[in-house]
Amino acid sequence: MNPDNNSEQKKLESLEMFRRETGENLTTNQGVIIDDTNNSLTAGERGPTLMEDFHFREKMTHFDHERIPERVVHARGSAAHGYFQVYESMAEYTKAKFLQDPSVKTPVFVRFSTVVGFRGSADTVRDVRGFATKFYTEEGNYDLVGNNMPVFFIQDGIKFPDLVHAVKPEPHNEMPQASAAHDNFWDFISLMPESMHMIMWVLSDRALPRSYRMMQGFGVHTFRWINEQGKAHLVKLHWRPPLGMHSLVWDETQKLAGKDPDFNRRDLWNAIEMGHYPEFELGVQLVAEEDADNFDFDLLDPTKLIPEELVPVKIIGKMTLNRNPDNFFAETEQVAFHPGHVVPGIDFSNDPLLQGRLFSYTDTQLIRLGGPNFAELPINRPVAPTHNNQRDGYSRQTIDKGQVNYFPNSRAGGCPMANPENMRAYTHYAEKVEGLKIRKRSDSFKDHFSQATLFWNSLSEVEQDHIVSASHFELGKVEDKQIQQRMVDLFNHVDHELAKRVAKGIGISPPTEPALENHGHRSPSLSMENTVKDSVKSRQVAILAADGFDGTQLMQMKQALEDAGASAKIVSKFGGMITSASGEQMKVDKMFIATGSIMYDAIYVPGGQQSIETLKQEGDAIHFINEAFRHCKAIAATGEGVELLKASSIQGVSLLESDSNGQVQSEKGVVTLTGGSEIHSAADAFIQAIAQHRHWVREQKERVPA
Ligand code: HDD
Repeated sequence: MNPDNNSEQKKLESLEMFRRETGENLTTNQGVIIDDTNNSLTAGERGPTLMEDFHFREKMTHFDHERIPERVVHARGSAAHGYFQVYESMAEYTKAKFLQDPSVKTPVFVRFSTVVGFRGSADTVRDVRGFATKFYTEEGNYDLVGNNMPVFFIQDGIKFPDLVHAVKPEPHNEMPQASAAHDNFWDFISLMPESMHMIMWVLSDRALPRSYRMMQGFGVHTFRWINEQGKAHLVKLHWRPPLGMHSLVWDETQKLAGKDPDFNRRDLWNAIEMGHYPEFELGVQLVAEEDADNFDFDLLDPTKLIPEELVPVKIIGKMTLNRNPDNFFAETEQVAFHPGHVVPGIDFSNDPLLQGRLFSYTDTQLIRLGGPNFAELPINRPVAPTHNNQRDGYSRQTIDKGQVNYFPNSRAGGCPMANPENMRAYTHYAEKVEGLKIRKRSDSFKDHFSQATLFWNSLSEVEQDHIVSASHFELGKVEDKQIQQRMVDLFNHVDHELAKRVAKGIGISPPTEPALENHGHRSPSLSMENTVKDSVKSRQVAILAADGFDGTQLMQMKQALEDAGASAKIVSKFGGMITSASGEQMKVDKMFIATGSIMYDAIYVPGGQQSIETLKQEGDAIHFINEAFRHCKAIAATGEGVELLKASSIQGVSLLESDSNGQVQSEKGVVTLTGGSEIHSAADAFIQAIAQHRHWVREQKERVPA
C-alpha cells in the first residue's frame, strides 16, 4: 500500500474516533454509526420499507415510548439546582449533619409546581404552588415536600383521592383545565368545613404568585427534630424569599395564561440565566415537646398554622438556586420526592395527613417511574453511598457484585451490616403511643373556622376585596344553587360581612345573622401588604418608544434601572432598530404584537415629539398604558412622554392635569417629569414606585378600560 494512503487512512480513522467520542456522529443505541437518518431503507426508490431497517425500528420504538405518566397532582413544574447553607449550628435542636456547620454547602434540587393542571397547562392559574426541595446531604437525601401555603385542605390522608378527584377536571367531559371553578370542587368543599382555612388562602392573592422567587414555602405539617441527646422539639418549616412575597392580579393571570402560559417557568429560568439567583431563607418555629399541648389548636392538625405572634420564626439558613437543569425530562420530570425521605435528627409527627403521605409518594413513583429502581436515576441518587441487598427490578442500573444478597450472612463478613451502635444510623424517635384501634377524628381537630377568620382579619382591605372577587369568579361558575348556598353558609362561619359580600355577588340571599361571632384576632405577618418592598432586582420594565425618541432620556433611565438590578426592554411597533431624534439607533427588544404590559412590572415612556406622536396613534401603546395602570403597576414618563399618559385612559391622577414645570412628580405610582433634565431624580422616584410592586390605591376606584 502506498505510505501516503496509509497515513491518510489513519487520519480518517482517528477523526472517526474523535467524532464517536465527542458525539458528533449519529449512532444507534448499540454504538453503530449511522449514514442517513432522513430516509428509511426501502426496496427500490419507490418500494416498501424493509423490516431489516434496524435504525428506523430502534428510533421509532424509542419515540413511541417517550412519555411516562404525568404526576397525578403537581404535574406541571419547573426546577433548579442550588445549595443550602445554615447560618448557625442547630445542634441544640437537631443532630441532622447538614444543619450543623455554616461552612458546609449542601446541594439541593427544587421543583416548583402548580397542583391541578395537566403537564401542559398554564402557569398563572389560581392554585396552590408546590415547593419541593431535595437536600443531597452527606447522611442521605432529605426531601422537604411543601407548598406555598402553610395549611392544607384536609386533615387525613385518606381524603386525598376524594379531594383530587373533586378538583381535577370533571370526569365525564374533562373540563375545566387547571381550575377549581366548577361544581364538583365546590360541592366537595361545601361538604368539608375543615377545608375553610385553606380555601381562604386559595382565594387570596397567594394563589397567583408573580414569581416562584417571590413566594413563601411551608413544610405544612409539624415535624420533629431530635438532637444528639435524644431531646425532641416539634418544628414547623418556612421558606422566605428576600425579594418579598408578591402576586399578580387576577385579570393579568388570565391574559398571561394565553400570551405566555410559561410565565412563571420562564421567569425562573431567565432569572437564573441572568445571575439573579433565587434565594430563600429557611425559618423554623420550634416548640419543645413538653409545650406541645399549650395551644388552643392541635399541632397535629394540618389545617392550622402557628401564628408568628405565638412562636416567632427563627431564620436559620439560606438556599440559593444558581443552575438551571440541563434536561427537563431527566431532571425535573424524573425527580422523585417523598416526605418520608428523612435523615437522622428529623422525624415525623402523628399528623394523619403526613402519615397518609408517607405511603403515597413511593407508591406513585412505582407507576410513574416504572419500577422500584427510581432512586438510581441521576437526579434522585444520593451523594451518600448506598449498600443493601435490594436487587434487580425494571431498569436496574447498579451492577451488584459478589455472591451474597441476603442478611444475615457470613460469606460477606456480615456486610452490609445494620449496626445499632452506629452513632450516625437513623433511629426513630421512641414516642410513647397507646390507644384503641379506631376510625375517629380527634375532637381537638374540630375547630374549622377560627384560623380562617384569623387569616381574613389579618388582610388589608385590598386583599380582602380580592378574596371576595375570587369567590365571585369561582362560585359564579358553579351551576348548582345549593352548592353556592352551602358555601355562603360556610363563609358565614368565617365572617358575616364576607358571607354577605359573597352572597351578593353570586345572587344568593345573604345570611341575616353571623353563624359564629368574629373573634377579632389578627396576625399581621399573614398579610402580603407587610412584605419586603425595597428592591427592583430582576424586575422587568418596558420602555415604549418609536422613531424620534429622546435618546438621552431613554439611555439615562435605562442605565439607572439596570444599575438598580432591573432589566429594561424597548417595546415598539416593529422589530429591528429605532432611531432617536439625534440619530442614535436602539434595538427593539419586543414588538407590541409579541408582548403586552402583563409581561412587565412597570412601564416607562421617554420623550421625543415624533415618537410620542406615533405612539399616540398606536392603539397597542395606549392599551399598554391603560392595562398597566389598571393592574396598578408603576408608570413613568418624561418630557413629551407625559403627553402619551394624558392621551391614555388613566384616571384619578391629579398630576396629569397640571404641568410639573421641570419637577419630578409622583402620585399613586405614576411618576412624571415634563422638563426632562432631572432624569436621575425621576429614575429614583420610578425605582421606588416599582419596588412597591403594585399601587393598590388605584384599584377599583379608578377603573380604566383595558
Ligand atoms: Fe402531595 C406530589 C406537596 C398532601 C400525594 N405533593 C406533591 C408535590 C408536592 C406536594 C410539592 C410535587 C413534588 C414534585 O415536585 O415532584 N402534598 C404536598 C403537601 C401536602 C400534600 C404540602 C400537604 C401538606 N400529597 C398530599 C397527600 C397525599 C399526597 C395527603 C396522599 C395521601 N403528592 C402526592 C402524590 C404526588 C404528590 C400523589 C404526586 C406526584 C408525586 O407525589 O411524586 O403522591
